[in-house]
Amino acid sequence: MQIKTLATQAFLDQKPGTSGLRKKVKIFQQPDYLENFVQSIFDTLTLPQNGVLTLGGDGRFYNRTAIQTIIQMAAANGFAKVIVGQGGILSTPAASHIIRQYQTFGGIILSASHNPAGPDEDFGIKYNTANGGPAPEKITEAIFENSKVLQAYKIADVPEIDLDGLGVTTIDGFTVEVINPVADYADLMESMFDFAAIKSLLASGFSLKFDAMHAVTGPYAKDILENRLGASAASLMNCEVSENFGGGHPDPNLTYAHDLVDIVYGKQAPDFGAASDGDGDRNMILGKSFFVTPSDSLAIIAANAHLIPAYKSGISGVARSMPTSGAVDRVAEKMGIDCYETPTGWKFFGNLMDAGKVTLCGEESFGTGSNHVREKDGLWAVLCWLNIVAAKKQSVEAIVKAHWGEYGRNVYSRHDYETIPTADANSVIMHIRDQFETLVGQRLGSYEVKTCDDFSYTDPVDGSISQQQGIRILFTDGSRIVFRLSGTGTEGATIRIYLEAYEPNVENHHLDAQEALQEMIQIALQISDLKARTGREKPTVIT
Ligand code: G16
Repeated sequence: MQIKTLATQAFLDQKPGTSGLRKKVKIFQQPDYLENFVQSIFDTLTLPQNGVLTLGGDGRFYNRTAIQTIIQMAAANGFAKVIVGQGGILSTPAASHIIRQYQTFGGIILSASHNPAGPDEDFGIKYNTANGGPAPEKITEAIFENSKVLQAYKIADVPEIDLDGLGVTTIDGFTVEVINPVADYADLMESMFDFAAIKSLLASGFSLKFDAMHAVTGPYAKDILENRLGASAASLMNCEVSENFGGGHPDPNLTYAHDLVDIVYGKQAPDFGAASDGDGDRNMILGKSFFVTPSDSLAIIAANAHLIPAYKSGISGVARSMPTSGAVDRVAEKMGIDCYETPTGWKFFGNLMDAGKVTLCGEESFGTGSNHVREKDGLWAVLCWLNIVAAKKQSVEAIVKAHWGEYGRNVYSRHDYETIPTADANSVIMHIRDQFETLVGQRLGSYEVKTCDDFSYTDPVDGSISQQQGIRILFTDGSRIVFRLSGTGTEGATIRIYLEAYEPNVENHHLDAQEALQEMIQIALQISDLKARTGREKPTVIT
């Protein structure tokens, strides 16, 4: 095997965002662009001699090409072995599990998550550490610094690997093992949940519709829901992985998962609906004509975790990202366990889980998970809900309403304004920051501003500090508005407005969230001057 060291020009735009480097495919296809970033990852780490690397992606366009390149670079940089999913496929939670199960040095996951795929769409790459979780900020920042001064990369002349056949290829002592991408993960799920109870629920006529959105969870859903749990083939939709995700936008929310939403809100709706995203870490949970917000989903899973075999002896603590509603805080308080508030990004949960401080974590961005892996996990969340429904023998809506009855309801919504010119989005954020002092104490309609700040987080485990993680306008009654710029888009900027009002009164629990938050929505628009500064009349996506 010949190893070459090739001279390269550094790119200055390889800064990882909320979850790795995401760019248009055309940018990744520039000569040396992918190679430079991969070399920057390897240069940042102290690579062990004869280490093993986990590798896989969500199956989107450019996945297979990138995998061959990364295999060649792993060989040149001293790895002894690469474990890769068949067809180049590994869902993000499955990749996390493979890293942990086979104790590999870490993994490279190729995904731009829920962003559309295809030659003119998005691609992404991120590095996960040996605990299975996304690299923390200190590593992603070091990768970025390396990328700006990189002068050469190493690549070996490993012949193209057949990704479609299972098995081991060895070239001069370097090994590539193509594994079944589903089996280990499906076994893990079977070990955690009461499959017998879910199986009887499905056999008893309880109907289910799962939408894989033409993305990576298709094969996982077929094995787990159909083969192992006996769901009918008709209960699964869009389960063939396609390189452009069927031309869709695999983001499991009320806007982009409209095929499923139409079914669940239509005549002859199933009892349960769920969808997952491009790389299988996000989830949306629906009952018959009923949407469960991700924040409520986390709180309800926490409150009912004892019904799930994996958590029957209790959970150590919970964590949520700052913009996620405080519903889970109320559950934690009642259970007498700690609740941590972190910045947006799953990477912030890793330390808490490794230190045993939390078992369950969740984010408003349709991510929920636990310490079984170090990524959020879409199908895990679906199984949590099926397990809870099977144990409680109640509908999804009845479970949510009973929860609101006990804890009150954190009425919640997020409004996204996508593809805003970056300068306009920055001007909105600066404009809000400029009002921090004047807003405090002001009465805006029925709300009075208590404090405004930029959220900052000190990691309780390693003491690292992350600043400017979103602007919070906190009202005296506990309601709040949060403004943040997304860190995952690839075109312009996305302004996210998160709205939350606490409603203790069960009588008002029928209210539509948009209706209930109407006044707060107007206040957010007024404070941000968003319409005038961006020319946008309404949000692109409401969840
Ligand atoms: C990623 C991160 C999540 C984060 C989400 C939204 O999800 O893993 O932790 O909540 O992005 O981030 P932002 O608001 O910055 O766009 P995914 O599913 O895209 O990997």
